Amino acid sequence: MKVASLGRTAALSVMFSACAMPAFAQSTTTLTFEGLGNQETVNQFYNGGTGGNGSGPGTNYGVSFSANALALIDSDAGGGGNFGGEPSPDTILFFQSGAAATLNVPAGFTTGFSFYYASPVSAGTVIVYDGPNATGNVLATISLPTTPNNGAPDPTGSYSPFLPYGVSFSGTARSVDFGGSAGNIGFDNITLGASSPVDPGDITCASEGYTGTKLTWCKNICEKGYTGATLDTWIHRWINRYRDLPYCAVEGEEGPPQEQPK
Ligand SMILES: [Ca+2]
Ligand SMILES: [Ca+2]
Repeated sequence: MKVASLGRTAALSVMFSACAMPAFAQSTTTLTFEGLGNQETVNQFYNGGTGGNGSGPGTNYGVSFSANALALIDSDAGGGGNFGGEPSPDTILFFQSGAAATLNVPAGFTTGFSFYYASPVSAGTVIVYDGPNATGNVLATISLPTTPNNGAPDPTGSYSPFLPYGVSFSGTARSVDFGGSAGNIGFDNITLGASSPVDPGDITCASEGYTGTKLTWCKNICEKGYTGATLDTWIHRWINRYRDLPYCAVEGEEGPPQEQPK
């Protein structure tokens, strides 16, 4: 079956920028690529900087990407992406040149990682290195089987569904190639520090490891369904005490997710 490419080709301007390297927090970190533009280079978006077109900055995880790594927005959301069923709508990671989009974590990470991917045309390959920019020793090489196409409509997109995949390795990883056929494989929800895929719907205050007051306040913000002034009050209390945001409020600092009917 012929499957059109994942995204339309576009001329790209690529920009590198040097950044200080923050210590990478050794906890689970999920890259959703939300907040980047269509066909925008991810660049330093997760490294205290911005994407290639100036989006961001995103959360500073100490993670940067190779120059060919692009965000792609679902055509159903106004972008050029021919995909559906991504775990965090509407933006994914892909590449149109080279053999892989390379993720760099200079401070290193251990244990494993997980991600979702769609690759209905050809198999993919993920390679884990102990050096930066796909150098050093190979810690793991994983072949990704092709995925089904034309899954559940969302409402359109051949590159659907996205399937979860987990990788474990020994040692300290400093870069990962997310590879396959250029323009024919997409990735989303890359989660570092956990070898089992995390379903966004499974994240709760309890699963985040909060206890005591922090657990109660997290529930008030994320899980009680509060809105308006009540919600604002809890968010301000949280920020004043913890200087960050609970899981449901981190992405773009939006309000908590609406309760999904089960
Ligand atoms: Ca779609
Ligand atoms: Ca996403």
